[in-house]
Amino acid sequence: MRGKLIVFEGVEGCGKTTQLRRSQQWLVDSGWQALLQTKGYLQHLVTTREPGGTALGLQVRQLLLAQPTTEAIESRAELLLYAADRAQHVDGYLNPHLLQGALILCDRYTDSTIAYQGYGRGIDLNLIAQLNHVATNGLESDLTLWLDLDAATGLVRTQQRGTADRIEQADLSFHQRVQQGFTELAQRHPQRIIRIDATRTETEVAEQIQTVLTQRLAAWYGVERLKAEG
Ligand code: Z5A
Repeated sequence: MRGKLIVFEGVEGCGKTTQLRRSQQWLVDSGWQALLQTKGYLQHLVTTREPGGTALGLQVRQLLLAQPTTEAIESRAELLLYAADRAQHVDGYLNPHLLQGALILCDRYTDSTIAYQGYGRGIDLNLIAQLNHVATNGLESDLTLWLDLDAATGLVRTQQRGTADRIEQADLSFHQRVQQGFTELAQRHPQRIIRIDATRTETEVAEQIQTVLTQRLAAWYGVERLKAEG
């Protein structure tokens, strides 16, 4: 059985990385992973991220997030670097794992490009849609969890961490446009993108995500049938 791709999205500091790790642990602790593996529906559970989910992608990530020394990265060059990272990730990691029946938890995917390069940098959204299609070869997420947090609160959280990368250092209005992008995407794709209230405590956010995951896993794998089979 083909695997599933679950993506975590949102502005800086929304808690994606924290919640991705918690979800991975919950899938193990709750028995979902073992149940699906026993029944042969799931082969394995993996986590990954963009940019940087492959060896090539790690090098691209360093280029993208490093502080500029001699020249700033131009917006179209930035867009193409994210697309190159994604093409490598889709062909070299995501699709092979999906073909093997993996459940993949991925930190950021195509919606980040629309939100950051489209809404944030102002690059034409049709161009981004075309490029996303080239980079993914049509691979969409099965579920995207959008951690909805206002940009200012997210930036405070990341600043408390001490260091800021090139994109985190962009001004607040940039991050507010990004947040607007995620908001509009969620309105446009209510089936694929599920809003999570990321203003709550880590535990409360995790509980919201677990509720959504339980519903989706039940729908994808037919939980009633699983129970009936024992
Ligand atoms: N980017 C792009 O422009 N275009 C693209 O196509 C793609 C990406 C794919 C990748 O960085 C950068 O690339 C990113 C977008 C851009 N911009 N930047 N910079 P990344 O994904 O590696 O890192 P990030 O997006 O900046 O994530 P982050 O800063 O690590 O934040 P996060 O993953 O959302 O949050 P976190 O690490 O889980 O938590 C942040 C802090 O908040 C941490 O101290 C937590 O302990 C704390 N936290 C977490 N949850 C809570 C709650 N509920 N309450 C209070 N505090 C919390």
